[in-house]
Amino acid sequence: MTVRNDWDREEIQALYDQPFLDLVFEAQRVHRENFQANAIQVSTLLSIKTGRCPEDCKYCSQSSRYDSKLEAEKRIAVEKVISEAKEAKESGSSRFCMGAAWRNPHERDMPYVIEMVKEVKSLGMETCMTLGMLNQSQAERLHEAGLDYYNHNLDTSREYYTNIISTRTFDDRLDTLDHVRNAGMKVCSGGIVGLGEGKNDRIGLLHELATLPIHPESVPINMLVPIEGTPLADVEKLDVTEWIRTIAVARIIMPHSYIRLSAGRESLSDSDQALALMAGANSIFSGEKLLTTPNAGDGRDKALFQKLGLTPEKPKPSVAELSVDAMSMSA
Ligand code: SAM
Ligand code: DTB
Ligand code: SF4
Repeated sequence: MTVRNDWDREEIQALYDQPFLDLVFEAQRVHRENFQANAIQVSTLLSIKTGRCPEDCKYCSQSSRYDSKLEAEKRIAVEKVISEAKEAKESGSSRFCMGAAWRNPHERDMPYVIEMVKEVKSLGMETCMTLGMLNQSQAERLHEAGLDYYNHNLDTSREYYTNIISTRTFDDRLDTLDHVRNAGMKVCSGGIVGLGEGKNDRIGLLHELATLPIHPESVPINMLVPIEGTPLADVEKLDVTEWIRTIAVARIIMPHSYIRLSAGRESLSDSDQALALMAGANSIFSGEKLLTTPNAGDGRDKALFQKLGLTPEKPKPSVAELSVDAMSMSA
């Protein structure tokens, strides 16, 4: 299947507006052409620095502008990050994603995050970070340290964006994605639905992502987790079929990308999640917590995988495991 970067908005809208079952059927067809039907990629998230963020993203528990009652935490120790990563690997995660509530990493933070990337990578896990905006040199140094993916979301359409964030522009976000791509890392970029946006904004977000020069390898589609104290705390809940339509269209227009069910899964029934997987999603965040909010949890996910016959993609062996294997082969 050819991957297109020249989608126009009308084509995306026509896909989005199809009868729901036609859309889900088409998305599942595209999914099966490009991925193993019953495999799922599992990532685990860890907040390495929590709260007191200077940015004003209206959905976020970590912005210092809102009284979300979140307990802030300074940078956590690298040893703690490694032990959390080991635990995530043992419970079946293949990727470990480390997030910091920063506008961007300062130079003084770079040795800290670089050490962390090297250590997590040596466990045989794929590494991902989300630290805010990056300049070209920071992106290159993270890549050299072994960072596989960088997550930086476009969040919503260009037109709706200024209703949600005023402290960095949509173009700032595109610049960071350019730096990540130029440095040779894989891009993880998606957005949030349920911010009070219209259908045209969901289509606009999908259009921006699918017309990037190279599609993001990973596309998280978050559903707003309303946070008390933030300006979006009381926004009207979006019908779950709109989230599933967004996922299905993402699958069709970015056929080689992993589409991730991200924030918002905790409040969904197993059958809604199964429908989202049927619509072509093939990746999730596992674990009891996302960054600051509760997640579906390992127990519930394992039960869901079993019920649906899904197999998590395997983490790679660690450097230590490989050398034990090599020793036993030569013995
Ligand atoms: N501070 C970094 C940044 O914003 O670039 C990284 C972490 S930030 C929490 C990563 C993404 O999580 C946001 O871009 C947004 O899409 C998503 N997110 C944050 N809070 C959310 C919420 N309450 N509900 C759903 N998604 C959320
Ligand atoms: C993404 O798109 N979703 C994740 C990850 N990238 C970093 C974060 C979701 C955060 C949900 C709210 C919270 O737990 O604070
Ligand atoms: Fe800060 Fe990221 Fe939250 Fe925005 S989404 S307030 S940048 S932590």
